Amino acid sequence: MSATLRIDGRTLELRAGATLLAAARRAGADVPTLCHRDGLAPEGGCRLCLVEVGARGQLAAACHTPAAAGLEVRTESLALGELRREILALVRDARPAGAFRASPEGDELERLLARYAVPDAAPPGRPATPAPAPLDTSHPYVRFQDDRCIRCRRCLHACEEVQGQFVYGIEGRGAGTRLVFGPGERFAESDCTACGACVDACPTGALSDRDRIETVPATRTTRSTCAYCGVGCQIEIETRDERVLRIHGAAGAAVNRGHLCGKGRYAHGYQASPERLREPLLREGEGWRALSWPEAIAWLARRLREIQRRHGPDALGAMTSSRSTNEAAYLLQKLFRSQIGTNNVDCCARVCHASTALALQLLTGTGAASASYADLERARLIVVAGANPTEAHPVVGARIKQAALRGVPLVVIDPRHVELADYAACHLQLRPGTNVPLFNALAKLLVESGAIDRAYVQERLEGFEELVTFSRGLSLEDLARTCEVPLEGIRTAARLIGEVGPTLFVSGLGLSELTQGTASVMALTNLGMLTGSIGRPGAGMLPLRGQNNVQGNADMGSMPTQVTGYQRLDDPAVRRRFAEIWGAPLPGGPGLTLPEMLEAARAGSLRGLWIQGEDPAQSDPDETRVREALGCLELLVVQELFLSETARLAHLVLPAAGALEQEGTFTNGERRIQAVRPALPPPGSARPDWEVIRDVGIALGATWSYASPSNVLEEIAAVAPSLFGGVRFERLAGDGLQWPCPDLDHPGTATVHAERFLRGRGRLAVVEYAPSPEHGVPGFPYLLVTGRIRDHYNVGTMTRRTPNQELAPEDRLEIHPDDAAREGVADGARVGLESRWGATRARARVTARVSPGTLFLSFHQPETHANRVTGPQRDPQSNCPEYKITAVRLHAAGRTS
Ligand SMILES: Nc1nc2c(c(=O)[nH]1)N[C@H]1C(S)=C(S)[C@@H](COP(=O)(O)OP(=O)(O)OC[C@H]3O[C@@H](n4cnc5c(=O)[nH]c(N)nc54)[C@H](O)[C@@H]3O)O[C@H]1N2
Ligand SMILES: Nc1nc2c(c(=O)[nH]1)N[C@H]1C(S)=C(S)[C@@H](COP(=O)(O)OP(=O)(O)OC[C@H]3O[C@@H](n4cnc5c(=O)[nH]c(N)nc54)[C@H](O)[C@@H]3O)O[C@H]1N2
Ligand SMILES: [Mo]
Repeated sequence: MSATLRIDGRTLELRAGATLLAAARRAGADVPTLCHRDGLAPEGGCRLCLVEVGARGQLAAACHTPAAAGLEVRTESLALGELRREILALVRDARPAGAFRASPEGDELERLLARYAVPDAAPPGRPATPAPAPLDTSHPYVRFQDDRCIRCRRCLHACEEVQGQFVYGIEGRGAGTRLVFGPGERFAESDCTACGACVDACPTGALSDRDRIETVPATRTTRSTCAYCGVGCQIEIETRDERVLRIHGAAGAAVNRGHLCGKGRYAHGYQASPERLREPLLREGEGWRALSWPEAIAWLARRLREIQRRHGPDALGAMTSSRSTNEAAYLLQKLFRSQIGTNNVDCCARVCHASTALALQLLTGTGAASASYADLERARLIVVAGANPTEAHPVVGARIKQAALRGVPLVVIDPRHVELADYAACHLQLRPGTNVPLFNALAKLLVESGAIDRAYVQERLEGFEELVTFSRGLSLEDLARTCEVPLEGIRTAARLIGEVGPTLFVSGLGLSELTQGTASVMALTNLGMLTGSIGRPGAGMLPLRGQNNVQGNADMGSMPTQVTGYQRLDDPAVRRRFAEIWGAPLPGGPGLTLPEMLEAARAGSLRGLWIQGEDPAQSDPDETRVREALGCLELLVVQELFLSETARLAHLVLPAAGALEQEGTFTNGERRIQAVRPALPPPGSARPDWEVIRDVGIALGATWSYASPSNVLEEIAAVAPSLFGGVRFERLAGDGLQWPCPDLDHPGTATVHAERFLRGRGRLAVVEYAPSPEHGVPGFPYLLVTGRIRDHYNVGTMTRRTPNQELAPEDRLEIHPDDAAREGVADGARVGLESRWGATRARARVTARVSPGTLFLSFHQPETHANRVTGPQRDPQSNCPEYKITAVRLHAAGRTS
């Protein structure tokens, strides 16, 4: 018989490691707590959770007393009620009079005051309020009201145990204690990342959302998926009178378990911006004329047909949006393939993780991640290569930090000292563009020390002998010299990997966006295979996909060489299925990739382009030439939320509903298809992307009868049954479905390649190093890396229209102190930056985050023109641009404020 205990007369089975509080909750007892919060470490400070144990009623704090066999526990009694009343009165009276009032609708503490009927009478001689200003509104999102702070330390625990940020401290003793924020006096100067975990944890409203000072109740709560990065956090959107009151993380969601980052939680103000597009706009001279939807759709259908008739179907092309839904992407590529007759469809996956997808596809059989975010908690070693998750995927970044704090070793491979490097057992600070020699050195060390999974290699892989022969010919000293990493560091990393075996490889654009992008990911995948990591829980390949729906956008077939579900255009069975379901043949040969479309526009062979939610005039490399190309088009249609840099160049602008306003699905970076649900109506006459495409299709003569996005999803399941056959909108409640999900009973797939690789055998690849054309360019001594910062998102159309603009008002050029001294550049000075492709200026931030010889610049503000400087170099295999390295020189442009 298993061990038991009794709580309030109920017999309960003992669970290992449980506290009395957990057991009491299981027994249905509502034990009050103040300093304790489920999911956070017990604090044991407030004593409110005291319960009576044993016949003599010995008092014990339930939150940290272990439940033991045979105990007899009482959670309510007259004496306990009296005790709790006294504790609550003391807590209340430690703060200025009137700070709290008993109320069943109030904050947690106020509800407890009401529940225990704590009398109002306050004792005389109340302690004085401590020194700091009672209300700190210096931070744009989170405010602090000292009057209401009871020093319970829940915020400390949430900050440390959820976000890993350590913003808070308690200073002073006795009545003089106060909550402090890191080194600064004011919130705005702290290290707060505005994740809001502390606000959720605070029992008194001392920490609160600044945009919710008046606590008007919401009239509706809508569960949906965050539309920023590829993590795909589940959100709950509270609205009232067609306004967003608050967004918070959906508790218990598989992806984020209630946690969000500052963008997901707070940066929603763009939705109600007066600059949102409200009606279709047609260019007339230098200005715009507003059109009705029927006019806009008829005009567009006519222009598409004219160009198609005059110049052939391949004179037209489309870029589908990675910010909009699967249904919108699917329909736009279908429109161009079935109604126009061209495969000229591509998306910004091209300028992002195209290299990752291609490399993984070639070596494993699918371009998607083999692992899931849940593997972060199971991993025994995490390698983070060319990714900066604490800024670009903060919810995942926080989980990696937590893993490191638990003692899981972390290897960081990045030319910059990114935040995770502070937590790393080993940081390999390589020269930009030298992943291949570094990974080859690691592979050689693993092979030569025998620290590989031989059985896995033999049973599941091919190409081992070739890799061994190739490795033998490499010199470790040469490889280390090329990547400018001390050989000892590489050996340390190899030893860590060798000792643990199956490893979780998290990767980012520092691998993909290089002329050796595909090669970099292949060389990393070799490590995943040699260690037997791929297909194992807690291990494998986890590239962090960029936008909310970049995975889905590619899945939908927005690629010139493959159709929905990565099916080959030249497979007769595929062609038959599409012809049957679409009622139109798939066009033949491959279409043009995104950079090829821009080249074709410049050459005059591409005449018309439909760009859905993408801003190449700011985000594509070699901006001057991109703008030239867009300027050559006789038809540029842009579907957008705002008049973006690209929309300004368009002939027709179609106003789109944003993620908070439309229905459909997004697919996150772990292949999870999740529901998007509208919480608000779009502004003006803006419409969801999918609906507009449907209507243009019909105007072109298609017999499309989709009444809702779920009808489109049913068709997606039918055209690509092996990946999506079992996906239906109704099945996506809760945590959605991870593809492959081939039939209606299938639960979805967390780990791919578990039994065998999708391509049969996994392939080890021989990867030769080739320096970048931007390496060693005479007269351009610095290597510029471009990338992102935490508070802005890509072209910034959304985050610039929120208080995030106060948090980060401009893009800064990061430069090492030694370089700054040599160039005469002071912190904050404006610096001229020039490459062989173009020039711009930016204000300097002098910081050792970059190593000497390397610079870093973000590209979020249009006036920065970061992409005037980046060039036309591309990975020849994936066509992905080399955003990560440009040879540049500096001009100290004098100091300004
Ligand atoms: N806050 C925020 N989050 C975002 C975005 C955003 O704009 N803002 N954008 C989203 C999108 S679209 C994407 S694709 C993801 C991107 O997410 P990440 O890939 O994490 O972002 P990046 O900052 O572009 O680059 C990652 C790192 O690569 C490093 N790196 C540069 N060159 C090399 C190299 O040769 N080798 C190695 N090993 N590393 C190198 C850089 O120093 C940088 O730290 O983020 C998504 N999330
Ligand atoms: N120098 C440099 N340049 C880079 C990079 C880099 O690292 N360095 N990274 C590259 C990468 S990885 C990427 S992915 C690209 C991203 O570049 P883009 O895709 O151009 O940028 P985003 O800001 O993600 O979004 C594009 C547009 O979508 C709109 N939008 C948002 N939601 C919707 C919607 O529901 N419907 C419609 N129709 N529109 C919507 C937004 O207003 C925005 O203008 O930038 C690339 N550019
Ligand atoms: Mo991206």
